[in-house]
Amino acid sequence: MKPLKAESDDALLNVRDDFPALDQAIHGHPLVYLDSAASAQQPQAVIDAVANYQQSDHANVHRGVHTLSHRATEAYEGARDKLRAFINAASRSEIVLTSGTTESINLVAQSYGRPRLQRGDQVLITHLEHHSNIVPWQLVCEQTGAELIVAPINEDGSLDVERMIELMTEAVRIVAVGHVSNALGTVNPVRRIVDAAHECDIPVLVDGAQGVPHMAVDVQALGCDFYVFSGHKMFGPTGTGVLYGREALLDAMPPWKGGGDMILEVRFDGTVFNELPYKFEAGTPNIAGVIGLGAAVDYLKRVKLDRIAAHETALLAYLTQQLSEIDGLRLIGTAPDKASVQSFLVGDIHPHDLGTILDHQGIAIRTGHHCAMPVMQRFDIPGTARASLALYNDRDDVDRLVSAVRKAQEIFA
Ligand code: 7TS
Repeated sequence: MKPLKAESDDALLNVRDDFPALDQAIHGHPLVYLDSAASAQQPQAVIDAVANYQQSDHANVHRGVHTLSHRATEAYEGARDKLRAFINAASRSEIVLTSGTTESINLVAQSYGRPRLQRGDQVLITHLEHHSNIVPWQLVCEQTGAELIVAPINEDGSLDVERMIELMTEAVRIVAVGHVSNALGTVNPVRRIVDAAHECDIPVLVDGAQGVPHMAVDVQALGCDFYVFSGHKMFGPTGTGVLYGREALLDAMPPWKGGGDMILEVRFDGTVFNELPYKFEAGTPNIAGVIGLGAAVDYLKRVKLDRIAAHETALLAYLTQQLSEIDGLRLIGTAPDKASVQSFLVGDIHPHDLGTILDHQGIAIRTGHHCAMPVMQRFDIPGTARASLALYNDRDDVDRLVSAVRKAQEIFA
């Protein structure tokens, strides 16, 4: 990893060379990767950690008396410890390793929600949510007769927090809210939402998939009851993720999946489940991926999340300002508090056509509904073009995007 540039240099980081995938040409142009909200690239340190494990330490965890199994277990459980510290959870029992945000939310919906919810109860989410924080709640509502209710958003893509708090009546049994919107980049006032919900004794799940890659997260300071995220959006491998849950809540929840590792004793007349967090980790886990995720945490710690946040805040301001100077470009999502994402539409060019033209110039963006169809319905649009930033992007990337958009306009003129 290269040294960081001086603070005076617009808080810019200089870490691009740590990410080997960025060093390639696409259709003859150097790659500009602006799709980290979908999946972020991995630093060499993560790739090496996974490769080293596969090459010399691979064995199953928690069961062998032999050396390789010990090594694998140590590295796997070491990653859990790193993740605990990363979000400042009180205990390693509160860190359940999952396949990602989607699995974590389904676990909470089925294990926390399903036994508690009944007809007359409500689950409160927001209009900004990713499908992963909508559909698991719809399913559990169908199973239990509970009702899903939705806090509205404003024209700039910010959450109507006052209205959300009004919706927190006695009927609401859980609140689920994104930390940062993947479609619009809106940062929600999570602490305020948690405080309001707790005044009504309602637990809160925070979908942190787009939070952890961009800002320091302290679950105890946020006060939330559950916080979930994915490894692949924070520079780790796919198929990894975390469910943080307050110990008292996790303790009271039944297992969601049954199988090996989540038990202490199995008899045909009944099974004794393992202690936390293993009660929720049935079967052989993604050992290599989790070890890679531990290396991603080490990497973020070295670069420092407050520097990442400062760098991305400055870069997002530059991106938004440069895009807004393009004639006929409409910004979607202009909330005052945003992180690392800008959605937009250019004249009547379909976002998919724009994305294809940009790809031919080496620029990777995401186009479409971003798995947040209700957000698109709110703005009455089929989808957007979305540029999403990460610590390795810089002003050159933004300049390349802007000139490629102008070129697309010429093509369609
Ligand atoms: N929640 C949010 C806020 C997300 O952005 C995503 C993925 C998920 C949940 C689901 O994460 P997974 O790792 O379990 O799939 N978001 C995106 C995106 O913006 N483009 O592709 C995936």
